[in-house]
Amino acid sequence: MPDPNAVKQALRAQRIETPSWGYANSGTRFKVFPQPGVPRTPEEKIADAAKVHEFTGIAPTVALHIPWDRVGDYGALARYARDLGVTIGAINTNVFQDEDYKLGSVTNPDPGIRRKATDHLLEAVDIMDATGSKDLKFWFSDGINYPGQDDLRDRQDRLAAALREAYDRLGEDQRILLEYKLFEPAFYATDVPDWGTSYAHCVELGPKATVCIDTGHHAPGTNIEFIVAFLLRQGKLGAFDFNSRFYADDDLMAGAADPFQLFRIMWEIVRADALDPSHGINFMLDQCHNIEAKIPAIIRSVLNVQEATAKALLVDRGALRTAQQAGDVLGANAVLMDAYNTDVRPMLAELRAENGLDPDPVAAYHRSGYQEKIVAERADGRQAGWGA
Ligand code: AOS
Ligand code: ZN
Ligand code: ZN
Repeated sequence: MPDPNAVKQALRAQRIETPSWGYANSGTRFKVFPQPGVPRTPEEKIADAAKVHEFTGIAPTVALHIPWDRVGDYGALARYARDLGVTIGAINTNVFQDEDYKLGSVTNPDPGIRRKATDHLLEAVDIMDATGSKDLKFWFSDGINYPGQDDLRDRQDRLAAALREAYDRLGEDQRILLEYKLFEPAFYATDVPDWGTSYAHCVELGPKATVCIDTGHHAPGTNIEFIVAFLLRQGKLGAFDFNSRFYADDDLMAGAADPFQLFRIMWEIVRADALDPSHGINFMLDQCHNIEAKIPAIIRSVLNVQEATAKALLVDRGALRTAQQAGDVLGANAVLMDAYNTDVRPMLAELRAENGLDPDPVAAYHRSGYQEKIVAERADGRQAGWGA
């Protein structure tokens, strides 16, 4: 059995990054239900992220999204974050919300529009320089809705050219995280639809380009942990966007829809000894909390990832290997299931207490009075929304 102290040590080192937009108002294309107390500025989003870190102890970085988090002085924003005990994580680019991008951004047939989109990618590197961020995250909504609408191969060439320009602008310790998504908003062909496309572009670019797996961006039934294992073996897994899906890109709380899948993913991470931050994988959340309270939902998500990780760390690796090599199908499966079926909540409560945290972060947040404070302070109707 794994050494309980080693398990705790690994959990102490775990880091999960929360998304600035997860704290803002969001919704579906049908309706955004605004919530009181939601942040009005990037600073307030960072303040909320700092609260999540305060109660969980494992979420010390917050991802920004440009232009939703545009400010005049990014150095000052990074200092503001540091004063609250967090740092700026990945810089997410946005080349999907401009009229110009109707037919694509970096893959648009119009070279002027491609230039504009690529300039935005380069601007994001300037923001990384100013904030100290190491991760440049690309998700391209580019694609086409109808066969024949544009040339599939030309679009790959245009994509490669834009990626190359951004890659060449990166500093020594900066890297690209290239996210893929099966469909939406493009419905016939997306330009980066799957991990293979992302991987191939990252290989072509070089060592500073890695794949970001958003757990909500696959066809139903996709074996995501296989993708994790494959990319880890190739040294090309850079990050996760964790969230849950029931149907498509639902962006629900991580571990809510399929905690077993999250466990299987985290097991591949543990199997590759890739949990520690020194390995370089950025474990981010990418979620929208449309009807549930945002800060408690993000705390819950962080805890769900932590629980899945704790279970993965409990896998008896020796016993698993022995069963696998003996061809003991049921025995090997039982080793994984024993770990998954372990109730790790008492161990995590104990760990938090040892680290000076409340054993129940959600309850502690509710008791803290922070929610009441932000509802009172941010009552002027200027709440930031998804996209604002
Ligand atoms: C879009 O579906 C992707 O998941 C993006 O990673 C992200 O949700 C969006 O760009 C907000 O940053
Ligand atoms: Zn994502
Ligand atoms: Zn998504």
